[in-house]
Amino acid sequence: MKLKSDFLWGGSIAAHQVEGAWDEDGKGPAIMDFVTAGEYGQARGIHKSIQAGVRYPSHTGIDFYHRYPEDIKLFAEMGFTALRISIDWSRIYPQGDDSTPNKAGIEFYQNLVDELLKYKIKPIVTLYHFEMPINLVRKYGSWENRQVVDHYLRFCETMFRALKGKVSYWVTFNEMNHIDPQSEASDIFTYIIAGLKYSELTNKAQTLATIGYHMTLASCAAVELGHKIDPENKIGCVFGIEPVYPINSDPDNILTAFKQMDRDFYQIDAMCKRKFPQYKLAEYKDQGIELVISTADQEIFKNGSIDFIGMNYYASSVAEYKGAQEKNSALFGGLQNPFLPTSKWGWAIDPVGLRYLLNYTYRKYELPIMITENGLGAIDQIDSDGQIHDSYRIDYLSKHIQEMKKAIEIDQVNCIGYLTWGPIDLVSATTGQMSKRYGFIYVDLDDQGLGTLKRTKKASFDWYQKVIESSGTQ
Ligand code: BGP
Repeated sequence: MKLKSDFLWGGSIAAHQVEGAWDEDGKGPAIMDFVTAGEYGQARGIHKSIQAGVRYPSHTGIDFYHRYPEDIKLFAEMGFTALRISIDWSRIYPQGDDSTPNKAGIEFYQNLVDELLKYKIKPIVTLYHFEMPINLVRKYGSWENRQVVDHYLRFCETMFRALKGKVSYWVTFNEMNHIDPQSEASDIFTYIIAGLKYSELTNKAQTLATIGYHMTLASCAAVELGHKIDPENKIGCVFGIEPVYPINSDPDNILTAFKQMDRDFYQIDAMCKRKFPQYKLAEYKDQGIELVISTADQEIFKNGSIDFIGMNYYASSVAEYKGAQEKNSALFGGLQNPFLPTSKWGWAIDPVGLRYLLNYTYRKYELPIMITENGLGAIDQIDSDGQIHDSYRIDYLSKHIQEMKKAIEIDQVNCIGYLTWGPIDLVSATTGQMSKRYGFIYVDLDDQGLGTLKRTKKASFDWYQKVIESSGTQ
């Protein structure tokens, strides 16, 4: 199989990490607007009111809200054929349960999409990338409450209609799989995905399982709705997946690695196999978690199967059996793989892992796969010549692209696109830092939120332009 001529090349961003303008044009406060720079990853502070003097990175972002024409022009110059954006729910329904949508919010995204189309860049639109109106957390208790699914669907319907005919690729959720009762990463992800403080949950396992279930159901219902509104829509869901390798060939470790990796797939199973997987229900039951699946819900799973799988890939991880009560410590760090280098944040750099994961996933579902995020977070230096020579980024991306091409050309995986994470520097989701940079375009902004916001092309800018021009040949 060759790379198709309509293969999508581009990048991926999220509203709360770039837009800023957190209270402009009628936008309501959202989960990420309450997360301060110092509190990232520590699951504190989500419920307190916004204080003066504390820095909230999403309040300014990189000011994409006002500067998007300049940024999109640069993406077009690199030859992008696709850009994944997200819609901030709180721009459309400021409180989440408002009776009518905010016109200015809709117009912003219509204009943004028009700007992309002007350059023939296909918008890939994520409907949930951690941007829930905070009112839905405070008043309803977030995704644990079934009513939130209905509010989400109303928001989806508004956007499917507002962008009908202009957007054909949609993503229902970003990385819902990181909400997991068995994960030690629950702290940070319960916080940014659902706006809840993990330490304060009285029945943690039950709550997280219910949240995961409601999000899965919401995704399936959104797919059905999006297909009804426009049968041309291609609707997928994005998962952040790490291949998990056993620490050695001890069968207990192999089984542990298999189970840890499989945790990232139960929701994909539900979305592709048209029913919530029985093995997950059995596992939950074993842990004292109860989920009741009504006949109406079963219908939703039947009708909401996705058109493609979005894959966010950064790193692989290693697992070891530690007894029956073991938790998954693999995500983002955990045990080191002696065969792999790591990024400054301890993420294992594993290009072959991408080929492995593409094969694993494609053979399981035979659905098109879009690589919706891939990239290296690094600290960039401006050299004396005023340039940023980010050869490490080029090295990381080029090795991943080569492995992706092998998966397509040799292994026959139907991969339809490659989007780098953060083609322009943006606020990091798990650290809140600006100094953890991913972009081809440098943004003058520091961890204190100070800077001119000036955009400068890095060395990787020209390199990625050539990659796209040569369809990945480099
Ligand atoms: C993914 C998220 C992105 C992005 C990326 C990199 O999990 O979908 O929003 O942030 O991770 O993570 P970080 O910014 O923490 O380096």
